[in-house]
Amino acid sequence: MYLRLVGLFAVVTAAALVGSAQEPQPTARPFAYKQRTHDVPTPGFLGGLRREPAPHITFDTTGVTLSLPDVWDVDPGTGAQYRRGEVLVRFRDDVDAIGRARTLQSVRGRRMVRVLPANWSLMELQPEVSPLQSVSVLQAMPEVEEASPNFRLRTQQFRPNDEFHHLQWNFEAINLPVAWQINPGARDDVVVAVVDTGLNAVTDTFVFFSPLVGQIPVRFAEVPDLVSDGRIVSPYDFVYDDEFPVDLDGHGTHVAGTIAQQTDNGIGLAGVAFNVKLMPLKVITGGWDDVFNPSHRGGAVDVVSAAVRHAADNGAKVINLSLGGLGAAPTLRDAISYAVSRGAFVAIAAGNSFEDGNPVEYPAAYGEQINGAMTVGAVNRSSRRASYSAVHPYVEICAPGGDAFDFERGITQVGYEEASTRSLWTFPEQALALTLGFRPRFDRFEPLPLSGTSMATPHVAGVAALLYSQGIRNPSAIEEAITRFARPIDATADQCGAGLVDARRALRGLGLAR
Ligand SMILES: [Ca+2]
Ligand SMILES: [Ca+2]
Repeated sequence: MYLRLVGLFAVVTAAALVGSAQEPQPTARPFAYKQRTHDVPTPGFLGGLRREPAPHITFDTTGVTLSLPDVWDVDPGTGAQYRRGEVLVRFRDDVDAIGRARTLQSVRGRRMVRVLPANWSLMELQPEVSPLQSVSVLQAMPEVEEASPNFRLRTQQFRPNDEFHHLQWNFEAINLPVAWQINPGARDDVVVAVVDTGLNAVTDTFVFFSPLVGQIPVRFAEVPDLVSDGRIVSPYDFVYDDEFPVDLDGHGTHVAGTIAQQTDNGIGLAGVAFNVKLMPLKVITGGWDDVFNPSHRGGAVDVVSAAVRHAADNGAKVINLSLGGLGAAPTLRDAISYAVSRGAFVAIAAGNSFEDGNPVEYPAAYGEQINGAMTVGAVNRSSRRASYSAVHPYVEICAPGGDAFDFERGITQVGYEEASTRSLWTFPEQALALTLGFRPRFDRFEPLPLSGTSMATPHVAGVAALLYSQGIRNPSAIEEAITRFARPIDATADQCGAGLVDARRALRGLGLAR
């Protein structure tokens, strides 16, 4: 499914270059360099928007072995890389060419590659000589002021190694990788409540007693790359009234992934505030919930309100509400105000119905009235308002929500494998499938691209967690920081409020302000 690019690197074997001890030699570069050719160029081509997917390309790498020039060694003590066969030496001011040659000889140096400013020289050693040992010898010599291996420096940008992180254009869009340099992934004492369709925090089979189809055993698994020991705080299922808010839809899992997917662990995807603890609170149902428990109260305002209060009362400092409806919900408004008064910042989805008449939705409409709760619209990959994203005066900020269910333009996080859950089937199809023997299972996951203001909202929740970890504890101060340091984009205030949330500007701006 994924195009794997196989980089082909020329293997370069530098010819042995032996020069005199005193004279720096120009560096010979037989292959590995870049040269302008002054060839006659053809003009650049600017095409339109391609509507067809790029052709799938595969490389047959059978029998291909690639090796890179082996030019770095590792200091086993520190893990630092240094250039193989090289040391940097600073001579004392009064050391002449003869003294330098003697120094070179005493550590079995091959030659002085280059004289550098401030009395430094780059020395090349015989291949079998260890730079670390040579440095010790050199430092003890009277001619030498200082010596060190030629260590390797890298950019300080945090680049997570998660396998599918390259799909997460949305994190670049909010300047998250740079923000991670200021605060990498928030503190693990910050609890973020995800009031949604649930999140599997246990690996187990649950039996549902369905009035439609009888007893149904259903397998669930702890979500890989997201749930781990000690990660989950005060989970609750407000639909089934127990402590196992298993997700029979996938929406809550995906939203939680944007906030807190385990990051830089080599697998899956990354999350905005990847160190936080999660409080999954199930209040919304998926289609399978409707089959298993047709009389459930999932989604009712009283249920959602109870969950928001539960979050605030159990220590959540950020609450994510990727949900909404058409009816005014003052009970929920009061619950959100209560949560803010208890020190929790609340992120609320603006709604996806712009193209369906752009109705006022709730609790989105309350975000504007509550300082410390923010209503979040969605932008696409071009940082323009996504076509579905609601346009109202109460939209306070935008974040990436994507505008297609593909890896290019959607928001990709961990989701269920559709073939296992069949969550896209409708109610009668799901019920019929059960009678024919199909059993949905919620223990198989894959990267899943989704779109919506539901996907935008957890970006703001995650940034709020980063700000909280920086010491901005007051929800209204978090709202102020997100608003003040939003990036202006080509959108009206009704479309995106203050603009596009910008993690780096918000975190750095606060640092400068202090
Ligand atoms: Ca990961
Ligand atoms: Ca607000």
